[in-house]
Amino acid sequence: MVWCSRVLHRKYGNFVDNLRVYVRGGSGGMGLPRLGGQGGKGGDVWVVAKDGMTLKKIKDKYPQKRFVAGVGKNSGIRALKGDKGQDCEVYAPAGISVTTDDGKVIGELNQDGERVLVGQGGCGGSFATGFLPKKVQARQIRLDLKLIADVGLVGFPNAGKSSLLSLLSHARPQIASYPFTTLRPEIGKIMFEDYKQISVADLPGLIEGAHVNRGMGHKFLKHVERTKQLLFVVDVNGFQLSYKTPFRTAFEAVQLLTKELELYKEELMSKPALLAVNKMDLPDAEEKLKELVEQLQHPQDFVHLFPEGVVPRCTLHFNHIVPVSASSGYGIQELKKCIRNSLDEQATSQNEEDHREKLQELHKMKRTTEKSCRNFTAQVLPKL
Ligand SMILES: Nc1nc2c(ncn2[C@@H]2O[C@H](COP(=O)(O)OP(=O)(O)O)[C@@H](O)[C@H]2O)c(=O)[nH]1
Ligand SMILES: [Mg+2]
Repeated sequence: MVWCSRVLHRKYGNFVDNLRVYVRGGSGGMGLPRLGGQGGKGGDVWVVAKDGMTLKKIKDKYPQKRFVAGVGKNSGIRALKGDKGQDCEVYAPAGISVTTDDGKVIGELNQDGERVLVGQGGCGGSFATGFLPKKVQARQIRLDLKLIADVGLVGFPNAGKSSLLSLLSHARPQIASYPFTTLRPEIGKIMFEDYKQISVADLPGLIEGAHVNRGMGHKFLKHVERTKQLLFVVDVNGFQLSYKTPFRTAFEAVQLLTKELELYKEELMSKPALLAVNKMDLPDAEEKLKELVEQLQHPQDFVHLFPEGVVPRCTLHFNHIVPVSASSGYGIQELKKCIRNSLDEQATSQNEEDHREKLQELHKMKRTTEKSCRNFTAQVLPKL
């Protein structure tokens, strides 16, 4: 009963884990030859780590993705030394690396308040430069969120995340039948025949209320941000965390997990996701799986059964839903294949987006050059 469904093809690239931006230091001011004055230095462009920022926020706020610092003042009779141009600060999340377009590392931001100089302003004109300002630093740079793994396992305690990771990879995570066995992310590597490796992180246990920092709440959710894709793991039979908490079906588990992510950061909802329905070796699993898939395909027909606070605002669509059993090994090869396909598709779509962006830049450059040529032909040539 090999069974794998592709419910809906998700559009990739909504969650922003890297961003390419143009930065240019400000031009320096002119020196004043008559009195030997010096023009002000152009402002610098900095990337500064700030709590609460995300790369998506930068992208949304500055769709042009251009950051240019202020121009240095010319030197004049009243101020022989011109004022420095204003610096430009690009606020970004902590935990990113800043590189040039060809991958050279400019710096890293690990804590709130840290800063990296990315675009130096030009020096003002002085006697040494014939009173003309010096060239500014202008370039494309990349901001990359540092990832802990390609795939992050997301599931309530006892869903079988640690067991699955052991099967998928060579990691030997702790396995136990009580909650909170996983205290720190355990990283495993899935090896493929063509030597490609995919890293999978088993993240510390998530419980209801993680978004308000219950259990390992925010620590857990912070890790989720730092994976390319999410692999949800649910027990096909549902679960009950303790006798004090209600029983949840597999569908409810998916809804609750989604809700936790959404409440923490809605942006996480646009991360590509897969669903592994575990413990398919147990009795009645087939029927329960059918029911779950039906519910996931038409969630609007079922969500009215839940209290309002439990229903996520957006439904998460899974690239693949794969039934597995970490006990018998059933479905594990299929799951590996799906993880690989999903990541490959994401990479392709990212490359295409980069390519499109670069083409747009080239077209823009071409248009600017053509315009300059036309101006030259129309205005300068006739005077020669
Ligand atoms: N029957 C059955 N039990 C499983 C399966 N996967 C995990 N378990 C058991 O479920 C319990 C919790 O598994 P674990 O991997 O620690 O879950 P985690 O808390 O999500 O990491 C353990 O007792 C496992 O042996 C499965 O596919 N079938
Ligand atoms: Mg575990």
